[in-house]
Amino acid sequence: MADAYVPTPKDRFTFGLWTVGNPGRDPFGEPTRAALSPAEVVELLAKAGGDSHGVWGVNFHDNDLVPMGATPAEADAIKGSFAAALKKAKMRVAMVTANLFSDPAFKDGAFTSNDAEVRAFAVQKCMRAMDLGAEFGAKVFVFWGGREGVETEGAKDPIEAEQRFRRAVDFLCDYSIHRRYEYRFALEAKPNEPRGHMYFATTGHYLALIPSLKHPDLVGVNPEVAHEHMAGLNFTHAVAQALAAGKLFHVDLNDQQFGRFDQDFRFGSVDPKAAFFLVKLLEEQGYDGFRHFDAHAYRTADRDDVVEFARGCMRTYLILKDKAKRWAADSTIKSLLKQINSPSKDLDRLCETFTKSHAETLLAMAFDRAALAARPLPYERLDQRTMEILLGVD
Ligand code: GCO
Ligand code: MN
Ligand code: MN
Repeated sequence: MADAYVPTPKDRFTFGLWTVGNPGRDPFGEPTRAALSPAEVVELLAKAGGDSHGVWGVNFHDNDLVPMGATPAEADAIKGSFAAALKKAKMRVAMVTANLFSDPAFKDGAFTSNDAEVRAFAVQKCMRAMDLGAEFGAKVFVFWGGREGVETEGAKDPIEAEQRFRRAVDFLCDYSIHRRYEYRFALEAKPNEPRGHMYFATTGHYLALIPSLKHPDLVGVNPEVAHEHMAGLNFTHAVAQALAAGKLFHVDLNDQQFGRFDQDFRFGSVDPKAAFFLVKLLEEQGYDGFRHFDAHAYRTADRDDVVEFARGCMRTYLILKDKAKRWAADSTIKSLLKQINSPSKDLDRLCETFTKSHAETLLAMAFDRAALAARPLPYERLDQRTMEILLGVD
């Protein structure tokens, strides 16, 4: 039987240079894998994507591609071999971002630093990252404020920090317009790590910020599974709110135990049921953006196992997509969905638009609370059937 879970470019799967290229360093130990050049990362992803060229593209931070301090000649050589590897592998660049967290100059943040010179340097670095991404055709620019935050609250005025952040984003939107880059900017939230407390801790915080920006139409969000789970939140709900607002410009897929350090595990590997409802939402809503796996292999993995890791991210997504179709077509699920929904067009009409007469009708209505409370909601059956579909029981 042909394998039904083979990725193709239509799936819009992407990986970052820093994801499969992660050498396995952690705060307690040195790298366990050799560093890969950008061209080697492309080769590894081509292997994971297989004959169907299943990986659409590769994303990068400015310095994943061109290290800080590279001479113009060195930069040209790196860009040349990366471009050649992309062409050979039939891959493209979907998203670019700026590393505003590794260099010690950003020890107290970038856009929200207390030092005006650091803030200016951060904006300049983003402009250059935008120039670099545009050379490779990137159309999405992610802002992840790795150091935008505090350990001690006295360090920064949080309202001023928000204004600094807003001014930087406004400036960079104008720069993109000026250069005709056509970037869409995606803001990525995280509650903590590496800072003790990071500004804009959740996707919801960013959704609230966006309408106050100078170019709200250009700015959306890049929610990440791990980051909402670190905050103990339901990721699918965050994504749903972003989708409903037309703001899901990008998504970072990985997995994460609640209450742990940032783990960046293979997609679906911790909570496959949560991953299932996420994939179901993305697919049923027709999300047409990139599905970016911002994850890395276990520190124990060697290079072959990293390929398995990348394949696994895509394969699990496709398996869950198939499960979502089975779930929707399942006769037990269908009849349960009918049972748990009690629609009434008349009542919706009455409550959706305020008129004096609607208000009077509603005020005069008598509700039978006991009858309402007695209506069955067989959610145990619904969840068990969901589990059986996920576990492959027909
Ligand atoms: C993290 C973040 C990053 C960002 C990346 C792009 O927790 O380290 O998820 O991987 O997504 O820097 O901006
Ligand atoms: Mn992350
Ligand atoms: Mn991320």
